[in-house]
Amino acid sequence: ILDSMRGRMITEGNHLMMSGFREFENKFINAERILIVACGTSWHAGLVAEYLIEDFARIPVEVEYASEFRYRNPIIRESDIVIAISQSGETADTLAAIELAKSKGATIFGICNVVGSSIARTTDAGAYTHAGPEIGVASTKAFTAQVTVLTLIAMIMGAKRGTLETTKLHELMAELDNIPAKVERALKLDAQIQEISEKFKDATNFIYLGRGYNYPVALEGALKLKEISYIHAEGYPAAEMKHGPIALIDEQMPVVVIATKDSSYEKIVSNVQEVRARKGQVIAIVTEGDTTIPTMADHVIEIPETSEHLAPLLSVIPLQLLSYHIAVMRGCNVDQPRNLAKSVTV
Ligand code: F1P
Repeated sequence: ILDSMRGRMITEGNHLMMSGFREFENKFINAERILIVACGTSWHAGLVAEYLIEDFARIPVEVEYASEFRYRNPIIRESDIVIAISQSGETADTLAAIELAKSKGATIFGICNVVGSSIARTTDAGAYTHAGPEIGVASTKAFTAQVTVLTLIAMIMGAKRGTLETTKLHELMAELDNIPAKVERALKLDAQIQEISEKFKDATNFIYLGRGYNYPVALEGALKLKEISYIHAEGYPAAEMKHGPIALIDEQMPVVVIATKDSSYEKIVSNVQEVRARKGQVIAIVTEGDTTIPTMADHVIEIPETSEHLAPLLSVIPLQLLSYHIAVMRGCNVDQPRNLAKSVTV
């Protein structure tokens, strides 16, 4: 994660992205719609991109599981830009989704980690994430790098379309420079998260809740726990809880709430109260210095403050560490989880 977030990555990634992006920049800026296809963790990065692109560039975005998109009869137009995201660049479902979109004349932009991979070769243009080799099967730093590249794309689109204010753009650019140091600080939470993991290593279910930019992070936290520790976990938008999942909450249910300071903070405070009222055990990821949610949660993990648009780059880290420690304590092989392959090529 650190490697992928150091200046080197941002500069190099930025440069490479420009060479792939610049030629297609006008298409992106004038697109009527952007379709994003991906699987697993890469799909979660796509969901962050939907929020960013719609927020900054005001262009409609649809995010589809490639594994579903390829088999249905989706509407694809020649004017569509399809962003395909894949760490390995070899995922068969994502490749098939690209072929389908290509056959309808859409423009395909790839975001891959593995240089020269099948997806990288089949797309019209693209950006490499250069996150380095993913040693384990479950994607971690690839997610961070994908979100970084997608953030840069959304910022450029917003700036060029005039839908992202210049002052906001400059604020985001300055804050992106601070992210590597903040990632480093977030990684120092390791010992604290190990202690918390000890308390939950025997849990059989977990719920993850987040709002706005932290909703895809909730999904990603749940996926990491499922993938490497084999504990059943579900992520939900916190506001969706009252439409069903709230029935699951009792004193046996750990609920990870990603509640960093942002525009939906007050709303998530009420969600934490709802969980508490049903005796759920709250593990809260909050912004350093928060004084409200820490008084309501059983366990509090403080991460550095950042812009809500960049929050996923930091808030995903404690969730990855939590999954890692729980998996190790349960005797699971974190690098090679059962039933999973690094490249799902069938
Ligand atoms: C997609 C993915 C990963 C997951 C696992 C199986 O891979 O679902 O997110 O962690 O490795 O494959 P990719 O298309 O991003 O390589």
